Amino acid sequence: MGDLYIDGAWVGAAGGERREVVNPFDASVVTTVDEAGAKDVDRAVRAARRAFEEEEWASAPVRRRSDLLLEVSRLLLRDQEEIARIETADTGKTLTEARIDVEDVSNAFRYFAEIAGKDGGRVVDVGPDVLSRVVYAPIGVCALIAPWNYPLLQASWKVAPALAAGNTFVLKPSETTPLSTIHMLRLIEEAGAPPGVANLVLGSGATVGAAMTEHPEVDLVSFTGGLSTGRRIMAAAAEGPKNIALELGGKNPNVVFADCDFEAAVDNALNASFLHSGQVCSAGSRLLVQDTLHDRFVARLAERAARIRLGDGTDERTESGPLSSAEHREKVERYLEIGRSEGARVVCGGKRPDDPALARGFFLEPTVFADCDRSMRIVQEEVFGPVVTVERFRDEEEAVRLANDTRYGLAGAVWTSDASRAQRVAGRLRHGTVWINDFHPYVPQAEWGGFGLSGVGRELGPTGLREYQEAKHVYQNLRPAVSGWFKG
Ligand code: TXE
Repeated sequence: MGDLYIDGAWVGAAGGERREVVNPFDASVVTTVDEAGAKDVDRAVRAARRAFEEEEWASAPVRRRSDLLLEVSRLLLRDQEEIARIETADTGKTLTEARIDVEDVSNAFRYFAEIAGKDGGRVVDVGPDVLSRVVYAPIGVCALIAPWNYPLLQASWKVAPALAAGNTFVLKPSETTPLSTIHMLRLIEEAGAPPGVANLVLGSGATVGAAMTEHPEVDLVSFTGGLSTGRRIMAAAAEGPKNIALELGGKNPNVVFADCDFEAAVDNALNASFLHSGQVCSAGSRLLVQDTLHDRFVARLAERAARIRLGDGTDERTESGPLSSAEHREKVERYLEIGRSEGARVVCGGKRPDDPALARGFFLEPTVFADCDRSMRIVQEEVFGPVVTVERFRDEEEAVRLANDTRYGLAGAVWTSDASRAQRVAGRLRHGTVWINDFHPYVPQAEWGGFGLSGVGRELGPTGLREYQEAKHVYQNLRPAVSGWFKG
């Protein structure tokens, strides 16, 4: 049995190639999986096209699709522990976090099951002789490309709405973290998806991902990942042109006013910066602290950051795991160098840990950079590691100006006990999600996505379903008659 799922069968790659999957905790090989090529992508896309045209899927009663999604939601919880362990081995994240991810994934399936078919469109009042309706139809074949930081979660935000809307899809997880996604496809199969509706290909972005985005039979590309890959994908999709949705990360400001709840703000700043070693698109990696609180805040943050227990994600005492790959750690280390050379002051961390037990894994110490300003690359570019930069501000006006001084715009937070100020600042932040006195929570009912370079389109919420639908106007003349437009 192969690892690619094409047209309802588990198959090997046409080229016979395989790829090693590495555990970032100790660089050990977890397993090997089939590595697809352009031929496999073509088969998968054609299967998805056939299923879209021929299977009674797009046209079946909505109930059938929501039942399938609900069943997947249930099966995910049945296999929660097994999937969480797979995700930890693949990504290095802690088991606690991986378990929560599986719950979130299950919730995403349930949410889209619940809203599928809820919105039957609208009737447009044109007059007594016309019945005019706007309805929502599936788009067709969707190419879904997911990243490695939240492999299953990010895939589910695409798979669940794509299915809910009646599309068929070809999904590619990151080549470094395919295992939980393979398991999810098994569950979709078990839940009874017809052959060709759900397809899985594994392999590199350059070959498999590019073949997906360029394939003429693909109608929509949805991608979560880095900015430069996003640009490439958008250019490839323009050739269609295809529908496109992009989530490209962020450089997210966490704005702390002096009147905040101090311990709560420090604690959440820690979480914002170092959860999953900072490999979170909405990580609060840009901390802005009001002048009068700055020194005390930074001291406490650094004191706590230095105490974060790094280790094996399967060890319940571990608070943070490694970075996801050797290459990614090297990228983050280059940013540590850049930060130093730009004049940022390392308050804690800034290097690999000394603990010999961690020597084989891709670890970096949680790092706090103080004395930062917005001219620095370390402040403007997404580092995607356990690194937070701290800037000062004087007043509300300056806080807003700094927080919006980024070309990204995915998420931001404001900490204050002044409710009016909280709302004023939230209203002015140019970010897709704004938290007040919190950081990181999201719910499947609310849209997720970014302003500016953070992307195009939204995931989750009703808009997250719309991304996978075409609006269609059905206009019926109830009194057909000769129009008389042409006289001859
Ligand atoms: O991701 P890529 P990379 C950011 C983060 C990180 C940087 C680079 O800053 O350091 O991106 O990470 C597939 N056509 N984020 O290079 O390349 C690839 O196989 C089609 C933010 O590892 O974006 C994988 O499945 N697909 C982020 C997916 O794209 C291609 C999460 C993501 O990989 C492709 C991850 C191509 N030409 C990284 N090239 C977030 N928004 O949360 C690659 N891929």
